[in-house]
Amino acid sequence: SALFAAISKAADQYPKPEGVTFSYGTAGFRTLGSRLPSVILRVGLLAVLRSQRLNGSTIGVMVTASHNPEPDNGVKLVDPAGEMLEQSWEAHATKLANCATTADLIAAYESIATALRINVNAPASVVYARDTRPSGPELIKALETGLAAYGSQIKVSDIGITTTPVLHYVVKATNDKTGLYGTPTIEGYYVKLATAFQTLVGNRGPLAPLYVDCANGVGAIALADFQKHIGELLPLKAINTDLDKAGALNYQCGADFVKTKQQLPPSVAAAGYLSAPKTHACSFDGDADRIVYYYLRDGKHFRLLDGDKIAVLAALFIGDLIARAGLTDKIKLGVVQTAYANGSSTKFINHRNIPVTCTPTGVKHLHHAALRYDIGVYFEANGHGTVLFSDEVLETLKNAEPESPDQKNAIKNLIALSEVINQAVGDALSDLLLVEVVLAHRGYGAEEWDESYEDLPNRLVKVEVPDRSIFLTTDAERKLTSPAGLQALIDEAVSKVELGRSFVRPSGTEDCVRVYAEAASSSAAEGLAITVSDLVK
Ligand code: NG1
Ligand code: ZN
Repeated sequence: SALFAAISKAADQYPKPEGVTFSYGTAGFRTLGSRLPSVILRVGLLAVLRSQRLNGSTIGVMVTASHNPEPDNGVKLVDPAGEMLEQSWEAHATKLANCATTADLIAAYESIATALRINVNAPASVVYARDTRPSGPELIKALETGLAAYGSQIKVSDIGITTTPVLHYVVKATNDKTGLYGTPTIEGYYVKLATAFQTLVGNRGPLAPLYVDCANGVGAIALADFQKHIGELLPLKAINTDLDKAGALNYQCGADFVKTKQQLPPSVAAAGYLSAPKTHACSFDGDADRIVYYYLRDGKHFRLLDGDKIAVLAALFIGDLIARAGLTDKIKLGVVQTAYANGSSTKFINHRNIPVTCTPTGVKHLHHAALRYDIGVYFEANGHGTVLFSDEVLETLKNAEPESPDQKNAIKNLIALSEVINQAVGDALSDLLLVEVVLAHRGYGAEEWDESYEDLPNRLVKVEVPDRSIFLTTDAERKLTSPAGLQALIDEAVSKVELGRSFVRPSGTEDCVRVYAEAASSSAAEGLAITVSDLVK
């Protein structure tokens, strides 16, 4: 057909590199940017099929490698409601990416279409964006070359350089036929967040200035643009905003650096921003979908306020609002974590009578579990997370008949929270606004927030093994079922350690096995991590 001839011509310009096998993993395809042009073109073709399968709903394509080093790049697809690509389609993506020749590619494309009963001539709609990586323009060119093969049959929209959560927002808003979610543009996103934030801050502003480490990535652009929408209500002091300096992206800065190294980015330390009393700061990752906070206790000691601390802050605040709104019986609030959540955080939330679910690693698992609550707070310890409000809860809030000004206020604030918090995906900017709102309402600084509970000392270790695929887990990755006998040995090691907890799982993004250990003391956590790592090797 004419369509397949056009697709072939486009694909011929971007042959698959030899000797590489691509895999659509937890975070889409991710590798050196220079290896990716053929993959990106093919992901564009799959986006068209996905859109056709879903009656022409808009599908998103995001070109980013998040917190990875600058030479890396990646691509992932966004489903119509703004969530990650449905898992069963990951195999189709992997299949297309690995076809050795254009002829193979066309055959694979046709077989997917046939198997899923997709009319390849139906209309489709695709929206795409990229982060600031130097390989981005070349990859976008490959994407556009593939999409151009369809001519006017499909609708294509380029929203340019922006954050991952903005693209998710635009996809969700585009597909929302009620038009209530927001205007489906980058500008629409800022307006929605700013309006809700102003409502929530009320007359508590202006808030204290906040230092934001942008990881020398696209968050710097979002922050500067957003500032224009809120003026001096919250002065955002952006640091690490160098988008032009080669190699600067995520280097010695950003959320991943701070969480992994448990220290200030050297740039933040050198500038001394945090020496002033009552100041705190936060770090975004390279595509601004993750955030962690920190401050210096007594002006000296680094204290991390990670995803677990954000989850606790948010859950308690929302729980209080539900109670004040008189809706405790009607709204079921819950928290979703992974096994990496610090044991102290889980215990603390349980003591407050808020249910906690543990899921396997990966945002899609957390997101899914959060949907089972009326209001589901989900965060990975590394700072990726959000709070989901069910449609029913939004209805309940909108129809509630408050019996006092205090109830009315609480209801208004809950509705505004559902608007300030990204309902599609973890979002550094939106989570930042959530945290600042809660701190303002509580009259807290970072120190008071930090006092909620004390993290158990912990270690996270990477262990290289010949074949990580032999490690199989159960119970939300907290127990191994294979290799046979290993879990019993881990259990025995853990039983000897006060407040000990340890688990082993294969990484979904790197070729290694991760060992996590926590215990009552730092040396005991270290010892347990070493013992379990030795068992794994
Ligand atoms: P893996 O490599 O599967 O452990 C890592 C993070 C996840 C998640 C994904 C996606 C840890 C221990 N793991 O997964 O939380 O963020 O990357 O980027 O932080
Ligand atoms: Zn990211």
